[in-house]
Amino acid sequence: MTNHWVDIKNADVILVMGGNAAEAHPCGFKWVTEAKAHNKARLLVVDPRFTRTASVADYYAPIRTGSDIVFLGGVINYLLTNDKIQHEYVRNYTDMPFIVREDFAFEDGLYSGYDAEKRAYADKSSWDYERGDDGYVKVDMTLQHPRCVYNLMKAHYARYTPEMVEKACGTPKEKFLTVCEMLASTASPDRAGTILYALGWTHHSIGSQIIRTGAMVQLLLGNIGIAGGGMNALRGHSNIQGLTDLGLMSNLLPGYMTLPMEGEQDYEAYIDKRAQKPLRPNQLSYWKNYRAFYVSMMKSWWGKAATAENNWGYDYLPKLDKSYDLLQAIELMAQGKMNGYILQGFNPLAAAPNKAKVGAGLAKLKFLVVMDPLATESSEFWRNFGEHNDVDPTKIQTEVFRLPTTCFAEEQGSLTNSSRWLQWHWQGAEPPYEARSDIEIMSGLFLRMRKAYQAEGGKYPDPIVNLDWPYIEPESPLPEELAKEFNGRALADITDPKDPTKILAKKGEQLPSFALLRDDGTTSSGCWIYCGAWTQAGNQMARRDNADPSGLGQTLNWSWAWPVNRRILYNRASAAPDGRPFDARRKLIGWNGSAWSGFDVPDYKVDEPPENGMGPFIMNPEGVARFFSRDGLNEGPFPEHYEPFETPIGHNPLHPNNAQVTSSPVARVFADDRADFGTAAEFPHTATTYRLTEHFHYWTKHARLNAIIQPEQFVEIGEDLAREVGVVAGDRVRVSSKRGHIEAVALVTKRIKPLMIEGKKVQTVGVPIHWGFKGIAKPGYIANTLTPSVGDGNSQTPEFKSFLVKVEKA
Ligand SMILES: Nc1nc2c(c(=O)[nH]1)N[C@H]1C(S)=C(S)[C@@H](COP(=O)(O)OP(=O)(O)OC[C@H]3O[C@@H](n4cnc5c(=O)[nH]c(N)nc54)[C@H](O)[C@@H]3O)O[C@H]1N2
Ligand SMILES: Nc1nc2c(c(=O)[nH]1)N[C@H]1C(S)=C(S)[C@@H](COP(=O)(O)OP(=O)(O)OC[C@H]3O[C@@H](n4cnc5c(=O)[nH]c(N)nc54)[C@H](O)[C@@H]3O)O[C@H]1N2
Ligand SMILES: [Mo]
Repeated sequence: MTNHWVDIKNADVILVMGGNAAEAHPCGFKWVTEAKAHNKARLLVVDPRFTRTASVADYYAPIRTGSDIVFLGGVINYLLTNDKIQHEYVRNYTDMPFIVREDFAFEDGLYSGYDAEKRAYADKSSWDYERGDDGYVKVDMTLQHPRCVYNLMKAHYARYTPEMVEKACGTPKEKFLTVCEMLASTASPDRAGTILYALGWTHHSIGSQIIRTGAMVQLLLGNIGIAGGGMNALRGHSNIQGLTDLGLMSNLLPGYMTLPMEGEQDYEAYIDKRAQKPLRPNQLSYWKNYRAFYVSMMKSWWGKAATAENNWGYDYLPKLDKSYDLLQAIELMAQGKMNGYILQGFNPLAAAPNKAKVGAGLAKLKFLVVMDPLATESSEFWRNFGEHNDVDPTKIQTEVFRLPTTCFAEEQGSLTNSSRWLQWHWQGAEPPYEARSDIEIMSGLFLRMRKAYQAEGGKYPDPIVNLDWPYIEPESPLPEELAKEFNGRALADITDPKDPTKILAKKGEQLPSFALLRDDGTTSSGCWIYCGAWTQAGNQMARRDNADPSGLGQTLNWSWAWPVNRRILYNRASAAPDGRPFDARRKLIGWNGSAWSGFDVPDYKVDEPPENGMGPFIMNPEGVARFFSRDGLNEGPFPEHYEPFETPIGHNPLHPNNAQVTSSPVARVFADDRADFGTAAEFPHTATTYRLTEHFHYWTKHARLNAIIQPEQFVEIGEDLAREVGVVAGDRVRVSSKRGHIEAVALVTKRIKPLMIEGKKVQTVGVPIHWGFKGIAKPGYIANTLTPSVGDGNSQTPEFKSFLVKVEKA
């Protein structure tokens, strides 16, 4: 989230699109209710299904799965053509006046630089701004230049008309326009609108671009950086925010630093590429501090072994030849190129797409380690469960080791929620039987591996044998020790660069903020954005003072938020260029003549006078927010609609004559998966998968109460489709895709209606995801038997939300 849960109460308009907050985030959803009750907020829901969120909305509009870019591109077009934008904001705080290179082009669905063989934009050099003689980017503040971002963007989205929205999304034109009007009402500086989204946007082959299009809408409306605004990703597992913060994605390092690629053997070049210089005069470009964050992290990992001479251990870091995301891992297994796999709290046989491929891949491993409190489908993938898992164990070579772990309530530690708040929690129960914590198991594995490397050497033992392991009890580091480590400490006295006699932190002290991190090896910090969470004053994550002087829910003494306890990112943008808050009633910060102050930690240099013209988006080298993503996403600088890989209409309504761009030209597809895609001729119905309030993924089917209230797999189909296929409520149906079939109870509902797409009737089938063959709920099929193995071209997230099936009476 750019903002936070409580802040939702400050919104005037709330758009829930690509998520179902009332069911998947029922506690957080109370802030929507607060906004409605106390702020007369209007709630808009755009979803293929009439959900429980929709049931309390002021306005609901249906949409075909996977067509959100057409809808949101249509909103952009509406806002630009009807001049419903926050002018002062857009002109000063975005790249609209920036001039783009002359050789940048977009034609029939493709940007300049595409290489069809590689299925990638091999040459992105034209996706850039034009530079002046002074080296800075050229701008035209009058927005007249034909190649300024404003004019390019206007031309790009002119094709996204209300008629196109109706044709491609199936959303009736009047409904679409009503949503546009309600959103447009927040273009004025005294109105705020927020967008809440989740997996209904991410689970697509174009998911990242859908989210970017939403962010562009918010920028046009001046809704980023203000109370009651923002782009708010409602995250999934209770600590999934913490997972990405700490760099557990295969390409990440902690704090959103990135692992080097194979071609980046040179340390200085690695840093240079990431520590970008400002593109405009007087801008900050905060990532210029990358070196300090990197060096401090390496000191925290390798201690004395990380030195200036060895580039702080740069050679210890793996250099990636490719992304090692989930789809990649399964592909490598399926090809027999993976020996072993560790599942730590992960059940891919149930959770990953195309169960048949996952099962075949697991069967080719030599060993599989499962760290989990429960017996999962994945830990028993090798057993025959009849029609639900029809395998022959004698043909499976994989040796499976199960290491029972504790569950979160059986240990203490911190969880980072969607608001970026790190909240400390305390142990609530003793672990059962021989269960051990994840920390203890991982430490045990590490210490044994280190011993083996120490004894036997091996090809390159240095990264393992040199790892710093300073814990009181090496077999079981304490959560407190780890938390202090990711915060970081001074390894020497840290002085003020402006006044070397002034000591900011004494050697050995916990650091108060990443502003003190140094690139000379005198500081350590395991995760720079978490620096400030455990300071000399103690554990900031355990704070529980909910005093709120702002009345806006800015409880700065409740837990601790990254970065530096800032609650609303980009909050400098809540004030006009001259430093006065755009909306006095919702003041976050303002310029008081000598400093920025107010109800949040300024996302800005505290003593930077407004007249210096520093932009509010200090993490971008532009200093402003980007409509034109020059080095961002792989599909191109402006989001364009591409169809799901299994499309019910078979072509891209925006480019009907170019089959190359029917679906995303850069999505994650492996050659051998192409044969597993079905067509509408064979599989005429569009399916989407989702969760229910009554279950949490695949574990609550092990709990009796949950198993009683949602005992078995069902699928939701509309009355119209039910009539078409001759099914009544309660019948058993067979749902098949190119990958396999499941059987389920039919739930016939008014909540899903057929949509007319380019004159063709498209039926949506809803498939909840929660069942399988382990646990005490009724044994059943795994929903992911049906889903295709294809992913987003940036995040590689699978396309779980839009694929083709056929529904028949069983
Ligand atoms: N009770 C419960 N709560 C949970 C979870 C759980 O298992 N159980 N899981 C947690 C996790 S890990 C996550 S990631 C979150 C997920 O949170 P959500 O994303 O809110 O949950 P989903 O149910 O996957 O899907 C959301 C909605 O997207 C809609 N949708 C599908 N396709 C599209 C589309 O193309 N466009 C639009 N606009 N909408 C579409 C679906 O109809 C559905 O209503 O929930 C978390 N909360
Ligand atoms: N078709 C389809 N597929 C989907 C989705 C969808 O919407 N549609 N949603 C996707 C999403 S968003 C998600 S997040 C995934 C979820 O997929 P998973 O993360 O694989 O599912 P969970 O059942 O939440 O479980 C993980 C396991 O963690 C274990 N566990 C709990 N606490 C601990 C602990 O402290 N330590 C350890 N080691 N283990 C623990 C649980 O017992 C459980 O078996 O599914 C994805 N798959
Ligand atoms: Mo999730």
